[in-house]
Amino acid sequence: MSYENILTETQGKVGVIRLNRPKALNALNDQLMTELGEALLAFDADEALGCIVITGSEKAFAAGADITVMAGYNYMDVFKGEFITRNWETIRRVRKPVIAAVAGYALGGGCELAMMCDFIIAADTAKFGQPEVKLGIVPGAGGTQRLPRAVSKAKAMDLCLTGRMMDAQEAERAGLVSRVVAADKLMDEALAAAITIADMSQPVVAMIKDSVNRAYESTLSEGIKYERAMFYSCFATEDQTEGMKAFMEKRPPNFKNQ
Ligand code: CO8
Repeated sequence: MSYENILTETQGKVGVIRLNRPKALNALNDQLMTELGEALLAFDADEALGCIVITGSEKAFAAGADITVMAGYNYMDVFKGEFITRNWETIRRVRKPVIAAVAGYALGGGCELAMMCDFIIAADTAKFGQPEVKLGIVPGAGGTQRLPRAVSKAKAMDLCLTGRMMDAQEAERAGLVSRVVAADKLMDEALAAAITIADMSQPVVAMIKDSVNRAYESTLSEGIKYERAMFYSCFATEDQTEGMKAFMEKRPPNFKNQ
C-alpha cells in the first residue's frame, strides 16, 4: 500500500511506520492519522509480524495536531466531524505491541500519540510536552489522562498548565519513557527491542499487553483476577510446554505461536 504522509517497511518480524511530513515537523492531520490507522491494522493482521515501531524524523516525532487546520475549525466542525475519535484511536485496537521511537519534538497530539503506544524509547534529543494551553485549548487525545497516569499528577499539572517541554532525561526520571538512548542508536535500540518481543510467543505477548493495560482500567483486585485468568490460560498453549522444556534442556525456545 502506498501512503502520502507515512512510510512503511518491514524488517524481519517487525513492522516500521515512519511519520513523514518533514516540512511541518510531522504535524498530525486527518489524512496522516487515517493512513497511520490503516498501516497499523495491516501490520496487526500480518501473521509474519510480531511487533510494530512508530517513529518520526530526527527533528520531530510529531509537533502536535496540525494547527493550520484546527485554526479554521468551529465547535460543530469538531463535534459533528468527530475530530479525534474518528481516526485518532485506531492504535488502541492493535493487539501487537507498538513501540514509539521518539527523537526531537513529541508535543501535544504527538506526545499523546507516543503515550498511546505500549512504551516509548527516547533519543537523548527528545522533548515532550502538552503545549495546548498556549493555543487556548486543552489537550484532546488523552494528555490530561494518560500523562498523570505515567508521570504523577504534579508533573502532569506542571506540563499541561505551563505548556513547557521536558527533555528525555526528565521524561525517563518521571517514568514516561522506558529508556533513553543516543540519537544515532534510536532505531537500532527500538528494533532490537521489537525483535526480542517478536521472537516470543505471540499469544502470550498479546495477553501480557492486555493484562498490563488492565492495570490502568480496573481496580487492583479485578486486574489481579484478570491476570490470574491469563496465567492459567497460558497452560493451554503449546508455547508454555515448549518454553519450559527449552529451559530445562538449556536451549533457546522455539515458539510456534500456538
Ligand atoms: N501544526 C502545523 N504546523 C506546524 C506545527 C503544528 N503543530 N508544528 C510546527 N509546524 C510547522 C511550522 O509552522 C513551520 O512551518 P513553516 O516552515 O511553513 O513556517 C514548520 O513546521 C517548522 O516549524 P518551526 O519553524 O516553528 O520550527 P522551530 O524549530 O522554530 O520550532 C516547535 C519547533 C517548537 C516544535 C514549534 O514549531 C512549535 O511550537 N510547534 C507547535 C507545537 C504545538 O503547539 N503543538 C500542539 C498542537 S495542538 C495539539 O496537538 C492538540 C492535540 C489535540 C488532539 C489531537 C487532535 C487531532
